[in-house]
Amino acid sequence: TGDQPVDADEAEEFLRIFHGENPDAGSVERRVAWVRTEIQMTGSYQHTTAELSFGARVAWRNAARCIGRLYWRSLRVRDMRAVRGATEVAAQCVEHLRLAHNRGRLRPLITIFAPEVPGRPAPRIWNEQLIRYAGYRDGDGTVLGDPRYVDFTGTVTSMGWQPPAERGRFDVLPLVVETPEEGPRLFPLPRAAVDEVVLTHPDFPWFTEMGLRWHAVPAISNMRMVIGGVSYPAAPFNGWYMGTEIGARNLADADRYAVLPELAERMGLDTSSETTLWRDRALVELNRAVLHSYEKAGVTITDHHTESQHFLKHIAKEERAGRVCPADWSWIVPPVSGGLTPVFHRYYDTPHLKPEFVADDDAVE
Ligand code: HEM
Ligand code: NRG
Repeated sequence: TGDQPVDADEAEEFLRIFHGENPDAGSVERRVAWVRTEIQMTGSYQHTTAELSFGARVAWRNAARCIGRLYWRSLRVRDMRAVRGATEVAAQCVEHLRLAHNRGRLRPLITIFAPEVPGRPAPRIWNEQLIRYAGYRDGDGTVLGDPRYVDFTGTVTSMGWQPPAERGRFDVLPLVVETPEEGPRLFPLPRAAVDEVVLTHPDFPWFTEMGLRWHAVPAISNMRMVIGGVSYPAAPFNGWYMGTEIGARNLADADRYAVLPELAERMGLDTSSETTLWRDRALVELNRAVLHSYEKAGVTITDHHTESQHFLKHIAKEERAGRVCPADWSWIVPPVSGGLTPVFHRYYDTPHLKPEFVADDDAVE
């Protein structure tokens, strides 16, 4: 991408959706003719502010893996297309975190940096999310921190990042912003931009001794947003966490923090046989701790039962609006208690709709 001119038919398809859903936006024929000419002359075209906001919201609406789409209309859009210097991109990512966090009342937000235009590559963010924890592999193969980011941690270290003097399990990684002019550059996140929730358990006072925590804001920063054929490689977005993302995956997966054996041990469970369901029992308590701690800290979070109901409501609303809602069963069904949630007991339409968020293969892991 980037060096190819924008596909004018894809542009037209988007403009027809935009005008179809926004009847007050003026003449679609005139806009289509203008954009076709602009593409012929420049290889691309500029979205209006209204097109950009609508496009980002619809990219979310079309995200088949996302269970949180009921509030797609409420996405706030920050238009940072004019920002090109690495330092300013990093500063705007920090500002994104501040606005998104909103003192614990998290706001769904997207910050959109410059698009890729023929002859003019755009800034890129290498991090998978704005906030992620380092992973350090020891001599004996064990990992301190998040094993998912061992390679990325090696990359930023070779670029000059200095881990804290005493390495920990939750060291926040620096941002890597790459621009055509400056190449990749490191930007440590200011402490104040990273709110974290220390995990406690409603019934187990000793739970704090496990030393677990997680960051408040999930902000995906390595997905390319494509609207009407125009590609925005740097467009970090966030909503808030569903508890299971932390409690049933990040802290529980065997190739992530893998805390269940220690938790089961501390709970005094019989781990000698799978049939005691010690894993399941520990998993439920871990998820209770996550929801309890975020609620106590006043940080927005949702549980998988509530979110599943919201999602079915969203599908019904979309159907009433005359649209199909693409959904990927294997991502929508929560990783715990699947069959207890209503999203488990049905199938979904799976068309691939645009605008969209695309996982970039060439993103640095
Ligand atoms: C994926 C929940 C907001 C776009 C997901 C997943 C969950 C989720 C549980 C699956 C993640 C996984 O299994 O790793 C939520 C909740 C939100 C929210 C509770 C609260 C408002 C948003 C927003 C956007 C978005 C604001 C974009 C504007 C996506 C996309 C994916 C996704 C593109 C797929 C990610 C991938 O392929 O790795 N969401 N989400 N979500 N969400 Fe949302
Ligand atoms: N599972 C990932 C985050 C993926 C997206 N989830 C959201 N997105 N809630 C994790 O960090 O655990 N969002 O935009 O709110």
